[in-house]
Amino acid sequence: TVLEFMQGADVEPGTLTSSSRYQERMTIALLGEDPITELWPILSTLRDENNILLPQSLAALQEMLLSDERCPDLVLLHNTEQHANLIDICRSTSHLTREKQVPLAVIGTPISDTDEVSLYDMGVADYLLQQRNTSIIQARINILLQLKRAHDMLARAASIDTLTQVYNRREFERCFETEWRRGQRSRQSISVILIDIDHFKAYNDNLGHLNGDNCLRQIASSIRDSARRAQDLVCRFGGEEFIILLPETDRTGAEILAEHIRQQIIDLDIRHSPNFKDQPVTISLGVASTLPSQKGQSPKELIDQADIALYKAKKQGRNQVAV
Ligand code: GH3
Ligand code: MG
Ligand code: MG
Ligand code: MG
Repeated sequence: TVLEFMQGADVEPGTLTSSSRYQERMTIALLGEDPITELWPILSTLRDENNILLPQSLAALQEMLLSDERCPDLVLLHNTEQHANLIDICRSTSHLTREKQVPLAVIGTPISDTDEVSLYDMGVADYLLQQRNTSIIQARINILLQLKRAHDMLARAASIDTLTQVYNRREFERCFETEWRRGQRSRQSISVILIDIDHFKAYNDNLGHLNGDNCLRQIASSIRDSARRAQDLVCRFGGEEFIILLPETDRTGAEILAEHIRQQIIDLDIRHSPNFKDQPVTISLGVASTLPSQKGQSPKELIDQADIALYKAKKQGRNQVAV
């Protein structure tokens, strides 16, 4: 369980809350024995500008770090008397904070230089002495939060395709790996839909590249509107190809979505070049589905299958979904 500690709220131990209500505020997860009593001055200042979550155990903290929605922006470990324990707790936390790119800091009473260096070696960003002036502690925590903000902004910019504003191929590959591993654990299906615009070379040749770019944007935005679940990932895979990653989705579900997207693109009614008479711009879609937990399955093979299905859709006349 996680306790939410915020401005104006009654603190009720054991209350489960959601932090997603406060999007602009940063979220600090603080793990300690009795942090509310021990760290009252610093907590009461920090909560003006941040959400403070108090995981009730190391396991609860780790669960928060693993979740996408509840992952904090900073982890603070409160070091109580058992210093031997601290190194262990940091070790088991730091591999997760590093993976999720969340800064980790410790606040507590003085420790030996050797111990402090060990903590930094593990990736701890700062050791804050709790008896120091509250405004110094707060300033140092603010620096960590600012760095985290800058990191998130850069990471976001690096994951988006600038032309279409959907995710780029690098982000697809990163998420595909993560979702594949999640699928291996959960034994659920994973699906992909590979999408290619029909006769797009002719569109460009007849109407020009700028119109071509606009067409790409419209199609990307329509696909994104169709794949609405939070875990669905719409990406630009290459020139005029898109791919949708669908975790926890079986073949039937993916086919239904693919067919819906195909229809939505027709409904956009984007005028093609004159050679295409009254036919609007259309897309072809290849669907592939698998169980990552099953032996012999690989991410690469799933993409190959989608590619083969897409080729089939093209060969059978375009403007259709193939499996
Ligand atoms: P098919 O139905 O078989 O897919 O035919 P096609 O003409 O769409 O396929 P082809 O692969 O021959 O052409 C793809 C075209 O997509 C070629 C290229 O000019 C265009 N294209 C790729 N990336 C972009 C882009 O970023 N902007 C614009 N405007 N056009 C692009
Ligand atoms: Mg193509
Ligand atoms: Mg082609
Ligand atoms: Mg094409």
